[in-house]
Amino acid sequence: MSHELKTGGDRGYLRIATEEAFATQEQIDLILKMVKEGRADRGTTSLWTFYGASNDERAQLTTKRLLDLGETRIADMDATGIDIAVLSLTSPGVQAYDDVDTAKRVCVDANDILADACKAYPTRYVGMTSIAPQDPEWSAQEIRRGADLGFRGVMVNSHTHGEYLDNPKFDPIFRALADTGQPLYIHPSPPPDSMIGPMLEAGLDGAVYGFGVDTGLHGLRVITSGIFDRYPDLQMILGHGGEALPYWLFRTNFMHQAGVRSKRYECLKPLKHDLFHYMRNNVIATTSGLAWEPAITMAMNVMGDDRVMYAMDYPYQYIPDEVRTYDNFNISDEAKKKLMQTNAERIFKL
Ligand code: 1DF
Ligand code: MN
Repeated sequence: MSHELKTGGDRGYLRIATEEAFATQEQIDLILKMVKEGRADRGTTSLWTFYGASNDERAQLTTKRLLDLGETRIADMDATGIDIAVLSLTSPGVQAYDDVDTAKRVCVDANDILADACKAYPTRYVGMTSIAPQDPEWSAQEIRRGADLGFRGVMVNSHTHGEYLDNPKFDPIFRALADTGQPLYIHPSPPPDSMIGPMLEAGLDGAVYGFGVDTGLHGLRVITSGIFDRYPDLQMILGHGGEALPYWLFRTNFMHQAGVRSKRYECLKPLKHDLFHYMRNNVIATTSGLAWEPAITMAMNVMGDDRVMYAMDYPYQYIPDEVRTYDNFNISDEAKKKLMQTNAERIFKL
């Protein structure tokens, strides 16, 4: 039926997976403690009651895989044809913690654990720095420390207690990203309490839908707040096909311009460019959990084939023969190599 999956570039390209998750035991234990004590928000409670405390076989296996940065993960990468995994601390990182000192401590430990793993497997792993946006100045320092540790990007798991990165208080984070020349990955998180009600009611709060709604909103807020006018070289990575922004771009752009012109909202300020410009100059989409040619080629058409990168979303959407789907895409060899390898090499400076 189809070819054998190997690493090493036998199809003319390496496969670099760019949204691959790990967890630390301390991180999960503290989330579960907050859940138990009723201090976690509804979304974190929904997500981690399932992954951390249910008897579901897929949930338990997922958590076991999250905790491993050693031989099991490497064996899974070998078996599924993944040459390099770009790793980050799983959602919600340390952003759900109510105690800021705890968040920083768990964050530093997670970054150190990841740095050690990257040192142990230098040809297989690339790391992204986790931060605790609860303290923006501290996060800026941790971004600089992460760059010194060899990390190639910064991971933020969407909102922090219902606050989004366009809030001016987070500017030190963007300053540090710009100074160190690293991309920002905005990954989903369970939607905040202010949004999640009708989603929970229908069982649609998680990766099935709620994640994409909240994270797409987050990305759009960053764009429309004018952050890329202040930091024109900054690159923002959004998973899951760009969290639907490419699909809606024509209408979003039309209505954004109409909204700005009408002065209907004081917060909606004119930007230097239209939204197409930012999507084609500052945003990168990854294909995590979306091994589907119509959606991926659409994102390439909208954003350019230099701006779409492969991701598996291991271990959440671990589909052992997934890359065969990509290998068989009906796109040019050149576009496929960009998608699977060279765009990630450029964005993460590998
Ligand atoms: C899920 C999916 C969970 C993704 C995640 O982190 C996650 C899930 C806790 O399926 O519940 O990162 N994801 O990126 O699609
Ligand atoms: Mn993910």
